[in-house]
Amino acid sequence: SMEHQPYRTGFHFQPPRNWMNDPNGPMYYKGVYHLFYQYNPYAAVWGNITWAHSISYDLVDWIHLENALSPDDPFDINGCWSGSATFLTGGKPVVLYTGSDTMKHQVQNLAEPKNLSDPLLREWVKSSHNPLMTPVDGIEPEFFRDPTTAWQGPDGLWRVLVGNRMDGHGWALLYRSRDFITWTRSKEPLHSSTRTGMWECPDFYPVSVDGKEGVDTSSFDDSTKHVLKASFNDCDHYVLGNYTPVTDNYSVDTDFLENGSDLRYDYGNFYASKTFFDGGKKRRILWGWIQEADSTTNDIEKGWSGLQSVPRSILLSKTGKQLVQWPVEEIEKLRTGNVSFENKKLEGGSVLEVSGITPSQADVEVSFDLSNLEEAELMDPSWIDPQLLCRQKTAPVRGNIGPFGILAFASKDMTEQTAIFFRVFRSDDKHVVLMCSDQSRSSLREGLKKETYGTFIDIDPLHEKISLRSLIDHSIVESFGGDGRACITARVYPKSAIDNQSYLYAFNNGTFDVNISNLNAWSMKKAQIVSSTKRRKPH
Ligand code: DQQ
Repeated sequence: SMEHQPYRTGFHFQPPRNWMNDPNGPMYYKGVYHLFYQYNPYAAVWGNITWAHSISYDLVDWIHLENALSPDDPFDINGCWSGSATFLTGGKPVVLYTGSDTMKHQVQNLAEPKNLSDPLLREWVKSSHNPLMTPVDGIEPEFFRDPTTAWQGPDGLWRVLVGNRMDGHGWALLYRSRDFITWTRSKEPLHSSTRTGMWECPDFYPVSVDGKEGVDTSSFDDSTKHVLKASFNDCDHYVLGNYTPVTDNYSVDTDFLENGSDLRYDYGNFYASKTFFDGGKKRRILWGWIQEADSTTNDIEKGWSGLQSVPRSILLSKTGKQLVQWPVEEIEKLRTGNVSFENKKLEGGSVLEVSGITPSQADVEVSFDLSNLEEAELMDPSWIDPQLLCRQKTAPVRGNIGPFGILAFASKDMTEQTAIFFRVFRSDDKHVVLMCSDQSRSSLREGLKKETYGTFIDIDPLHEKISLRSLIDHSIVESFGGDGRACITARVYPKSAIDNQSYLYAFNNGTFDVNISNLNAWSMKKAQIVSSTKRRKPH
């Protein structure tokens, strides 16, 4: 029933009720953060897709406003699908979005704010020129969607990418325009891949090679690399490369799924994400849709479906070979009631309760230092799929060095537990660190997806500690390994380990001891996510 809601979150963004999917058009305008999202105003299942709109001054507390775009014109009557915001010259924000038209063909449309002096941008007007881009010249009308934030080249032309499937494969089609109304498709796509199917929700942006700051979408120089993200196979994959704006040549360092490379924003439940440049704090921020892992029947029963990740700031790692992510610092103001300790030995086969906080709504940081690394088991060269390895070696499977980590959403008798942990293996001259999020025992309820996730993570345990931060929030745990080098998000629905029946433990199920060099855990306050009571005057 709607009254008993153990799975609603305390500090993750969600609408009061109904269905939510992709984040759309995030931006920072006149001191206000805007988030739009794919929303069904009528039910907790996908349909009637509308752009809902919420604003925030700190990315933590949110105010829901009126819907920004509704599917009520011929060029979007079957849905206002995903899209992105761009600041035009002079700072005017506009959005490009996909409409599903009267024939269910996908077309790209433009909308702009009615009143630029309203920092809340409450009212949006669709362009009289819509649709701006249509599926012609061999483009399949059902595989043509999700325009990116546009960027401007040195020739003054605007560029935008549109996700596409052609010849069964994934493409980022490139369009150019001088006036943002008339768009011409480039002969060459920005990029494509024969290793994947359709690309949804592409994203393309610069990251600084040496800096600690984010980079605005239209800036490029020798100190940036470009990220191309595409959503396929239920995950958000990215590549890094060098982009030349004059020619629109994009040459990737390593291609999607090439030579075993598998760079993802998140190795768990995280999809259709989008970044934006926050000109206030000079950072690039990532939002992602976290779907339910329960049945549709239960989604309807509880009256809602879908979360957004905690906004994450995103940078290039020092190695230049991957991105690193970290929850925006503002989220830390929800921290309260801290417990912490240092230098605690966790013997092989032991658990340690972390008490004194609210374990179902918490922020936990822990770092481990390891001796006995020469005792690590040998890495088998056939272990090329880290997720499969995590599925086979779940938390109860003992190793030498690991599994060690935390048990979130644990019942007192531990029959329910979500284990986020590491294992260390040895291969020739180096160590391999595996990070897993094991949901297989997360609930005694049947009928849930209890997928286990995993990834290898670029940590050298000889020279650094292995750190983990997990944001735990009633039915979601977002985990950041190695200071954000690997992220895994999971949805869980414990039957008994809810509210004050939920416990948190550190654990070591390896044979050898590990040392907790530092543990810090906080209860998290509830974010204030409220609906605007102001009603728009009827026309
Ligand atoms: N969701 C939108 C599409 C997009 C998909 C429709 C990705 O525009 O491709 O709700 O989740």
